[in-house]
Amino acid sequence: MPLEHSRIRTFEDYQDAYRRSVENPEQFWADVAEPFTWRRKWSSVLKADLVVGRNEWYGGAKLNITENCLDRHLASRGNKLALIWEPNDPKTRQIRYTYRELHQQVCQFANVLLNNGVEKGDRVCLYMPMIPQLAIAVLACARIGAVHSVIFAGFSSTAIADRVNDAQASVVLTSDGLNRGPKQIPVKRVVDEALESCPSVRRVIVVEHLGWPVHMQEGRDVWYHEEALEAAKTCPAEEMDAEDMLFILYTSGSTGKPKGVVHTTAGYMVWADYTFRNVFQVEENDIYWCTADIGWVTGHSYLLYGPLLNGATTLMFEGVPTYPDAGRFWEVIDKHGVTVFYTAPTAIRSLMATPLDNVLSYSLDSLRILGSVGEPINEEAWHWYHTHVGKERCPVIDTWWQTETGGIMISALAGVSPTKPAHAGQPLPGVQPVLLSQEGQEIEGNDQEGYLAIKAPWPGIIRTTYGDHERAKQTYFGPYPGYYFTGDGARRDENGLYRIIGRVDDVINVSGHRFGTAEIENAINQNPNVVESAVVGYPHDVKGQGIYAFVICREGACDTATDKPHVEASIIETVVAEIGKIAKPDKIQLVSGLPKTRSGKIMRRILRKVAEGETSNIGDVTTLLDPAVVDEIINGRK
Ligand code: 6R9
Repeated sequence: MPLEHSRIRTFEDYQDAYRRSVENPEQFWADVAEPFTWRRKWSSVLKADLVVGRNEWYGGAKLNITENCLDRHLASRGNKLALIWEPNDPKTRQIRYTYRELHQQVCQFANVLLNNGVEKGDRVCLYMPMIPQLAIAVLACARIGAVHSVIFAGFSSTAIADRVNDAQASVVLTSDGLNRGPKQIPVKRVVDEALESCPSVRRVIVVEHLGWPVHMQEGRDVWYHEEALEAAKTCPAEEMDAEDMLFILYTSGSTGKPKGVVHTTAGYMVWADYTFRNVFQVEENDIYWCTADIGWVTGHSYLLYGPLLNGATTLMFEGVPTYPDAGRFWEVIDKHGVTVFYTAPTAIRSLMATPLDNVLSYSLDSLRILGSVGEPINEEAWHWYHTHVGKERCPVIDTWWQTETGGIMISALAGVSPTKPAHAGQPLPGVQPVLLSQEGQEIEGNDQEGYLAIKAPWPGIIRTTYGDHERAKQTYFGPYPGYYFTGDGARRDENGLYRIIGRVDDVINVSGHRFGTAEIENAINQNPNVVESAVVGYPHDVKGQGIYAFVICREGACDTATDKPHVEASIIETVVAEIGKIAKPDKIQLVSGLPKTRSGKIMRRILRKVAEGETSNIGDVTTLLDPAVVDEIINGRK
């Protein structure tokens, strides 16, 4: 993509683009889409329906996203670095692929998929470490029109099975094991356990990474490196419809079961490309590093698709910010000359808590832009990032968006529009945010707070939830018909800059990862000692929000003081088995009852106050069935 196309360079450009995107969205998005490689152009730019949640972009067009990520660049950027891979252990070998080499790798992987019977439209689940083959495999799926569904490699076997079964995947891609800091994890074993309850899977392709011996199930499992021996390095791209599914990515909502968010080909491509170029103000020689795992949407849009669509050099990191020491991020930046750096507030807060020398001993001269994503960035973290990492010379952009939005929605454009600590800023062209009252009235004017909703479709809008459109409709389009409902609360300051306050539904954001309270409760309730549970979030210094679980035990399960730690440990084990370590409760309080209304609804408001330590200000408890339970809960607070 020519980096100058539909490029915003000044604040006046931004205002002009924004105005055009609202006045005539179809013309605006047709212009933006013009220079891509299309096998056939669209017959209509947009068919919108924000009531049933059926929105179509570039209908009638034919394309393949990998031709736009790879083939298109070969003539002018064939020898430019596309992907730099930095391993977990800094002493081991880095890997670098030019656009030409990455193209070959993707084609070869695509042929392995084809040789293993994967067809257009098949769902392929990926449970893999952050190694180049994960990026390659994702693109290989897109190359042949298979739908990729990446499952973050920290989820448990039960969580894998839920996702594989929901997607009815026929093929799973995995590796022998993975490195995470000082630890090594036997990934294939987790997959094997999951697949015991996944009858749809007929093939598992295993990438060798640690060189560990693994069990290979005869007739089902094959090694990638053996399959690759017979696979050619060219592979024509499958022709896809604009609205053919590109990927499914599972994310938590306020109900128990994670939803498969569906993105389709053309609209997602245009949105990832346009937002990446303009938000990060990318230049030809940038070395761009997004620290997100490809298992999350940020890794999809801003480690992989956005950068490659723009012909940028993207860095992929296998490890963690604190290994071998808490200077690792900064070491990697200096080593590779990273110019644009995109990370999460939780990582910044965890590094802030370590001695300042960890960052001051690196030059960080190459940096020019810093980004943040995943959760609200508090002012302290914003200033630390701006001062010690950006040396007060790099704009810090706070990018608000969601799995469902496909790409960045509200953010400053680096160096172009104003930034303010803890504020995401202004909407991107094409994004029309509104604040709604609880009753659904638009709240006009500045210096106002409300529910954040979006008034018109943008190219990256969620298309459906896999296999169950009704769910998408109810979750996103049902609450306020005619609007996409975000689930976030926001404040518009006196200058019209948006500040995201946090979720207004029963979703907690732990280190930038979303969990439904119901999802964690369902997991806890699987424990044989448990009768009932209620989970709320509370402010946590590093994670943003921590998980606080109130649990009623089965009679006789924790009568003595020694039973309690045992039961608590077993509850944690259950959550780790059901979801994964990332959803482990930070605090568990065993209680004899929960504050319920006469109609049996748990009053989470009260539990939240207790978890936050605001017990002097608990509010009205007279509607409770048993108000005495509140005192017991307050007294037993952890
Ligand atoms: C990209 C991503 C989405 C939820 C979202 C909001 C929170 C994300 C934020 C932010 C404040 C930001 N969130 N970015 N809150 N400021 N810059 O994180 O997607 O995993 O789906 O999470 O994360 O609450 O609704 P996802």
